[in-house]
Amino acid sequence: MKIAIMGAMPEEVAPILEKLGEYKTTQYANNKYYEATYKGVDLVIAYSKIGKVFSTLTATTMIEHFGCEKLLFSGVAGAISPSLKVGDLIIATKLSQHDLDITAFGHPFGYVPEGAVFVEADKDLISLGKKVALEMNKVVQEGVIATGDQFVANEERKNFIGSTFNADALEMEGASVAVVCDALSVPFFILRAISDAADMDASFSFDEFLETSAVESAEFVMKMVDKLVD
Ligand code: 4EH
Repeated sequence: MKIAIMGAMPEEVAPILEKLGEYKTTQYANNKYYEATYKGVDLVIAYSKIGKVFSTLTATTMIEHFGCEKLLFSGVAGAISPSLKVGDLIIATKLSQHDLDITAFGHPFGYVPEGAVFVEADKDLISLGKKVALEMNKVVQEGVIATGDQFVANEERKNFIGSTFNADALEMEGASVAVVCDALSVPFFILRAISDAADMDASFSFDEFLETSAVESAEFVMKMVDKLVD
């Protein structure tokens, strides 16, 4: 089995690479891909760069070029749900693009013809995630994640996204990765640790907690890999 582990920023994959120690670096499509064997399975690790376009390219490359059969995303997110605090983990049940807007033609936010407002994550990987949470004695919430090409740092936009998509957290890559994996029939799992509350203090909170929250998420995802291996 070959598993893709992706993040958007270097900080999001650094803790994973650290854990592996040895890996081979390949340059492809203006990005670096790190290949390793871990407990007998092949891993391909990469950070895509920020946003929906780069994450689409990276997810597609990991599947179509490197032949990954499952994809795990690890990273940080802004909280919408008041129950999510900095450092908390959220597993995406389904994802939507909050900035996809052809409502002028009577369509709902997040929808384009022949697409869908939400893409659901793989149920088996979510179950496995819940198992890992139990074993690690961690409270992990499940919820809706909304994705868009903007760093949200205001209450009004955050509330719009929360009420329109019933979203619990927001970020900039999950839904695009979901669209790719869904289209190519690759089971995927999106995990995020909260770095901020997408409010007026978001950029400061983000800078302060990016690293620690990224480690929280990465450690959890590596436990998932451990489970997938045995
Ligand atoms: O990859 C982008 C990063 C922020 S942009 C999306 N990631 C972090 C998740 C995230 C997020 N997304 C939208 C955490 N909080 C978010 C929020 N809104 N409030 C970035 C950050 N630092 C340097 C460069 N770009």
